[in-house]
Amino acid sequence: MSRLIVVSNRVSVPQAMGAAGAQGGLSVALSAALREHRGIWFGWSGKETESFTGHLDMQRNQDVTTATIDLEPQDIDEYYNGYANRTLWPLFHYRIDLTEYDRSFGEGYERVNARFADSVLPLIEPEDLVWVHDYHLLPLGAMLRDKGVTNRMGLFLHIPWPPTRLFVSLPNHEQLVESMLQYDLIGFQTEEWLDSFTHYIKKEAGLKVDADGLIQYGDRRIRACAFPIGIDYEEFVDSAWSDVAVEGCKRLKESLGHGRKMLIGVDRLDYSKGLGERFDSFGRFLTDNPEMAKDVVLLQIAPPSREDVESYQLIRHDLERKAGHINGAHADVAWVPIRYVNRGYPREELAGFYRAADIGLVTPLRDGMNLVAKEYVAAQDESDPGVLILSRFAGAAPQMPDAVLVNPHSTEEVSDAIRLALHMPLAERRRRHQALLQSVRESDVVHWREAFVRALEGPIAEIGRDAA
Ligand code: ADQ
Repeated sequence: MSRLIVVSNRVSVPQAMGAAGAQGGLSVALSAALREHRGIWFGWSGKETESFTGHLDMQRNQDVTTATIDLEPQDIDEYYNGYANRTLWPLFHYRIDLTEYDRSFGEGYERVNARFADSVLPLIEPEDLVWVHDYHLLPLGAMLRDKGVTNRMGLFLHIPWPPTRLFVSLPNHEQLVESMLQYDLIGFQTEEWLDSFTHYIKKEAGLKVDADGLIQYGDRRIRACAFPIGIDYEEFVDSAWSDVAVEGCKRLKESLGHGRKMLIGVDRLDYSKGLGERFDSFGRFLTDNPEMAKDVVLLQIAPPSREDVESYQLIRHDLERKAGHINGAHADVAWVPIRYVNRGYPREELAGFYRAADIGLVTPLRDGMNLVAKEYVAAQDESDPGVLILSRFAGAAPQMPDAVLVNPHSTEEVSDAIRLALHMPLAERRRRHQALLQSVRESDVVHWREAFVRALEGPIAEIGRDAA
């Protein structure tokens, strides 16, 4: 079996996994992939250094070697807070209104990708497969090719790929996509994001995509495919029935008071997750259903993220204001409708909280996949499961048609869905849950990793490599 060199912006040392706090979906998924694969995980340590040295901090934990570099403050500013999180993230989540185009961001992005390429190069052996992750590192493959790397290289994008008409607003979009065509395999979360990419390739780049889905770029053939990511199902179910989870579930249920139902939302505090719209919808539900209002509580867990970026500070203020407003309008002495908590929880405790909730409210405005929806399903008690309300605009939606699918922009629709879910008979809850559980179990992270690595090793990727 070939060794795997995984490259991502941040690296999580595997032993710390059990105590995951507000860990992003990417690191949760990769930890599971690396637990079984020999190889090296390379990326930024998350630490700052006064001036870049390229020093590699190598560690070995549970058969996984991690190698990290520190970055300069200017790198973090321009590459991470700048191009990645002020330019690409909003644009790829269709938020052109929040997208900032600043030449220094683009320069920082190029510089850091070049630093990644220089630093990871000595770690790559001839037979290794190189698997690069996400929007932080789109040009890395091309930079490695320039340094003579002929290995098979794949890219997996964890976030959506935007429609062509939005994407072309990015200065230098042509060069960015051209650099991506140095990978042999490009993976997307869903057919929808893949279609958007293929549309750009045909209509803007003027390239041919053959009947097998291979992009023809000069002598190269590049495979672009959808590989929907999943959760580590076995691990999550174990967590969900651990003592910590059972205790967390019990404690939360007791805190609600007799007969009261709970809705749960768990998200990084990010504008793509639709938290403001979710609060508005819940407020609408309370107003439209006064007879039920005092019997429900929304628990929203949202640890802050990317706090150096202004749009994240603004959304935080906006949500505090909304929660305060709704609570002020509806609460009474013994009941507050929204419990809004800005911190992360260990996975086991979180799994218990999911099970305590009668409704999982997962309503992103746009999301590459969304693992919270899958975790909510996996944590339920099969004999008395809760109902998943899921945004149509989450990448998970096509795989989860038995959720109550909603348009998160419509407060009426979400409010109606909450009412429907609260009244849903047990038999229907069970039927929907069984169907969802089957999809979460079958499309888990192991399946995802194997499918991607198989495609990267397979004959299609070979065509790309031979032509490189
Ligand atoms: P994220 O945008 O981070 O990931 P998501 O897929 O929902 O979104 O993953 C979030 C993860 O963080 C989940 O595993 C969740 O349990 C955990 N988490 C969130 N809040 C937490 C809290 N308060 N305490 C503890 N854990 C918490 C990106 C893309 C997604 C894509 C993933 C994986 O934006 O669309 O699904 O990568 O590819």
